[in-house]
Amino acid sequence: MTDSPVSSGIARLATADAGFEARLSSLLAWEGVSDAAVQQRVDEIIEAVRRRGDAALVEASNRFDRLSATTMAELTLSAERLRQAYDGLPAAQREALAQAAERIRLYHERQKPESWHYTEADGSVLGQQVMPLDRAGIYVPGGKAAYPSSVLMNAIPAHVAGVREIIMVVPTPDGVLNELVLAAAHLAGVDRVFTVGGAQAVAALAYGTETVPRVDKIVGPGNIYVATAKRAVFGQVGIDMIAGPSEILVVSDGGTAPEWLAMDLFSQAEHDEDAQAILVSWDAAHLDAVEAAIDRLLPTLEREAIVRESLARRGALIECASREEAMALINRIAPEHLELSVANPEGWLPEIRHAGAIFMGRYTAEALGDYCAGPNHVLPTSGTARFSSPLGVYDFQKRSSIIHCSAEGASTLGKVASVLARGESLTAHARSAEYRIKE
Ligand code: HSO
Ligand code: ZN
Repeated sequence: MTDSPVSSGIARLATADAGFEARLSSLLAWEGVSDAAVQQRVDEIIEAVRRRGDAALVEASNRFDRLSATTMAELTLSAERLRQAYDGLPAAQREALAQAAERIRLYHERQKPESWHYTEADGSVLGQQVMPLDRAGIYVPGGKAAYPSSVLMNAIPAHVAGVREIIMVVPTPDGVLNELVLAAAHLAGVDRVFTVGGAQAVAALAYGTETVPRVDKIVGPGNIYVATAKRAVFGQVGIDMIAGPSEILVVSDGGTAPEWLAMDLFSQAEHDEDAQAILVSWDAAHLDAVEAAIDRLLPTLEREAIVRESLARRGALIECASREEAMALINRIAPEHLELSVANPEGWLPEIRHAGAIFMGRYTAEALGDYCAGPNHVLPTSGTARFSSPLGVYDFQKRSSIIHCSAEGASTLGKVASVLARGESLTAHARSAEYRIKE
């Protein structure tokens, strides 16, 4: 008997293969659509919370999370309770969480946009005033997807933006509280926590109940019910994005240890069976070595079953012909996370047009960015990096335009506006502008 490991079954592709583009397209395809049944259940829950407030929220929480609450007071945690959770953590966890929070805060401080204005020759002033949202709602999933790091990543930008009140909701299936999640909420500046989740929590944040205040924007990941509810309340409130499964694209020039690369791929694959991990290289022997490392290391993983499934469903090792082909693949895939495991990553940067976060060089494991490097780990997935950006301070602020005309400015602009208004047959507009024209 040999003890050669079971092959991972990860797809091996080459850009030179006939049908490569079709294979790639089907690997990348992801549709997070919910079916009509989910849609209908979510609509009913939202309607109930909207009409009956706390009573419906408590009922739904009891039903879905197997609780026996009678009032929302039992599903409310104070800022004091969050502090206790933080104080009660083992020292190593408390310090790691605090260090991560501090680094994330420092990074996001840099994002703060300034208000600005300029004065024209006639004394008119034009500008833009930046203001934080009044209230933000952070959705935190419960159960196995409850990540304290995501609490930091969602709440700290809101806090740095100057949001007046940050409300967090987190389901507690069977009444179990996650102390690390509460401790992270304390560090991130969360004001109040309600232990409710699902579509009912999204509805409560969107419309408000007797106990839960209505927020202006809801951010944070969630299951299909949460995503469907967020889509449904969009317009009533702002939302961040509807995130798909996590993805990583690693580009290697052959100079990084195969074990490091295998583990980097696993680090995303272990999130869930639909997560995507892809490695691209123009060095075929190196791809063989990484594949062997994958087979060797898989049995050592705690979450081996999830990783195997994810690699088999959506993973790939892609051989390309050149650095240029690798670059084209990056921009084609527009990955959530891009690891440039190459000698001179700076040289690549100017050509990378689409990627949520770019991890530069052999030492920058994506995992460091997930927890503590500083940048946000809430990133555009499924190719949406073509048009969207990481979660940041700017997602918790909005801008007002400022126009302050001098008498002279009003006269000059009045003439322009009058002509345009008459062209649109909007004569009250024209006359309003004309009153201010100096003879
Ligand atoms: N990679 C995930 C974030 C995360 N990783 C949280 C570990 N904990 C989504 O980008
Ligand atoms: Zn991760």
